[in-house]
Amino acid sequence: MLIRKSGRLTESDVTPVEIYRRRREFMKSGLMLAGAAVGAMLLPKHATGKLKLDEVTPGPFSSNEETTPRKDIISYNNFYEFGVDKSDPARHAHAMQTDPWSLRIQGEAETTGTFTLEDILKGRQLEERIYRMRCVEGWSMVIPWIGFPLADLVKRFQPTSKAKYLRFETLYDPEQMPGQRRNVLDWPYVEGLRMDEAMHPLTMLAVGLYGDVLPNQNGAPIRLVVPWKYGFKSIKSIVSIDFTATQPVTSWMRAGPAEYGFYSNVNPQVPHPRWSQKRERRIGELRKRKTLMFNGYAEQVASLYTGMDLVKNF
Ligand SMILES: Nc1nc2c(c(=O)[nH]1)N[C@H]1C(S)=C(S)[C@@H](COP(=O)(O)O)O[C@H]1N2
Ligand SMILES: [Mo]
Repeated sequence: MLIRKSGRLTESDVTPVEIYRRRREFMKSGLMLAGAAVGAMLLPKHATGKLKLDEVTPGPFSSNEETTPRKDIISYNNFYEFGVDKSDPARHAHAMQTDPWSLRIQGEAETTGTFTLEDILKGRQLEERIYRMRCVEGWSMVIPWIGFPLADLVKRFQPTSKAKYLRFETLYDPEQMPGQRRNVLDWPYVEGLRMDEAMHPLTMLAVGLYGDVLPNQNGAPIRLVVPWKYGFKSIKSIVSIDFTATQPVTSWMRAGPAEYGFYSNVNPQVPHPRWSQKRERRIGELRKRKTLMFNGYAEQVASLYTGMDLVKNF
């Protein structure tokens, strides 16, 4: 049996991947444990720090596909603030100070101001959700995130009727982020969502993965996760959320308007101007998979775009 006397596995007992496989076997066999027990079981012993991740419950929408090994999720990254190579973020992001951290909430909302991360997280039930992520460059992963619905945060700040979009910014600090000393993108990194996309129950703010706080290279201490869009929409290390009346111009739209549109929904029918989007390489697999419309989340999100030309609105 898996659960020890302490009711808790430590990292030396099993690898995270094994924990996840076994947890899924539990669930399949109908031996559903209480949420808290499942959460505790997932926690490796190094889950320390200010963030309290010890009451994580299994959330909705989780994929039952095999999760990508943790070592790949934390070593093969895009985080241009630390360099453009996939190995740069794991090498350089540890220098980023993530505590204390605060978020600026501004624009068209009843409540605005600067809030500490602790305040943003206070009283929130954290959930684990296993989501597919499809990068625009053609690879994909399956990642067990820990976080909460972005909709919960939006509701707290009460956007006004003028608020139609959300605009997010990443930290700008070339001292800590050496990649920002080069003009590969227009810094700070900016992303945006339409209000209904932000309120969609799939959209989450993540503060952890694989049972632990987010590693810096994955966007600590808080990042967006929008699983039906290309990975670049999921902005990391967020310091500002702005409720706006007009559609934000994102860093990628500015860098290449012909290549990156505002929506960036995963769509195998719309090629990137320089490559097809029909297939993807799941990290760890040899044979390519077919890319699915909305990254396989069509049932949940297709209705957000009824009547829209998704070739024009790429
Ligand atoms: N601030 C910031 N956020 C970012 C990026 C970035 O360069 N800077 N890269 C994006 C891209 S292209 C992808 S594919 C995902 C990668 O997330 P991961 O490294 O956690 O897998 O982060 C996205 N968020
Ligand atoms: Mo990406």
